[in-house]
Amino acid sequence: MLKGALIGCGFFAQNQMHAWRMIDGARIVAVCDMDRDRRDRTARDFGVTRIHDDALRMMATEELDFVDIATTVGSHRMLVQAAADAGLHVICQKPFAETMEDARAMVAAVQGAGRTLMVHENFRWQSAIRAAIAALQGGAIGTPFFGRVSFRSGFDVFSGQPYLATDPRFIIQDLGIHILDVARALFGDVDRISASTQRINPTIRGEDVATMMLDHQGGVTSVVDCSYATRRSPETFPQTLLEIDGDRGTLRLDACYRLVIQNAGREHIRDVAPPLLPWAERPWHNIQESVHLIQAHFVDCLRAGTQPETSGHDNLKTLALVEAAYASARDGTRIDMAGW
Ligand code: NAD
Ligand code: 89V
Repeated sequence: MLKGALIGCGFFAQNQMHAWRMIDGARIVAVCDMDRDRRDRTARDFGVTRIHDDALRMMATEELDFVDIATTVGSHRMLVQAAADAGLHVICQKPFAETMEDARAMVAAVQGAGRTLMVHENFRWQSAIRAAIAALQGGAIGTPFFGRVSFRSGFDVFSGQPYLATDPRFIIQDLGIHILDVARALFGDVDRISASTQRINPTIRGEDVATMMLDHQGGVTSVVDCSYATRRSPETFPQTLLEIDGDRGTLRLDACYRLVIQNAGREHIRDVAPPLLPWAERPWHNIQESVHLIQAHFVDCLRAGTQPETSGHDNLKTLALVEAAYASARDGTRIDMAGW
């Protein structure tokens, strides 16, 4: 049984704790937060008896195999470095780092310690996205040449995550990072990106709309469009919708998890809705299911000694797209990813 500790007992960590309880090969034996109410409530709700207010002391004194870092991005470098120094495996929430320099240093630190580092980049683990990836890889529409990966919503994310309204960067750093990663999972790595951003909601600090165009190495051109300023019915939060053209057909992931594949004059429609786990609640159940799948993958990789699909090293490419998108939107340029 692998023993883990949770660092950060906030809004999203509750999902991670529920998911850990579903995974046979791992157990969270200690929790840590600087906020007493949060750490005590999380410990009580999940039956954890070892409770800490200092992550470094916890890593030095508890018998652990891994840490699950569920704090916001500002503390990630310090915590990942400390985990590497303590010889622990790490799963760390997105956004992985504030800068590429930090991200590279974190990857090097854990690699140098001979441990495994995975970024909790869970959107590509959603079952509807997995179904689309499998259909593409199975040749359902031939060779893809165009893709639209789209997340448009008017859902109030600020009441659960108030920092999203006050951080200087919003939609690309918080949500676009997932959607760019889904584009990579579908179409492969990226040669060039261009982006434009808008702020529609005047009460927040960062951008809440981003439209990005990507040239993928395999020949696909994709449009990755994200908005938290879209008032529409049905509200699709937190679904990622897809439209993909291939040389033999088309694939669409429509609202309400409806996967439509057309090829040679025939149409196949599948319901790829995620299961509603016993602890999950709509509309978050799609994200919540993916938390279980990604954490189970982390444990499988630790047991097998293999690299996670969304390893720290892999995530450098998603993070580079985020940085390049901001640079493109700021300067009005198209960015060649070769130098990133
Ligand atoms: P939050 O502010 O609600 O919780 C973070 C907690 O970490 C707080 O309780 C804070 O006191 C604690 N903390 C911060 N630094 C600490 C330290 N050094 N030691 C101990 N505790 C510390 O934030 P949140 O909304 O839960 O988001 C956390 C992370 O999860 C963010 O990076 C966010 O982007 C990410 N997130 C991911 C998803 C997803 O689907 N993958 C969804 C929501 C949020
Ligand atoms: O998944 C996330 O990272 C969340 C949300 C869906 C609200 O953008 O922050």
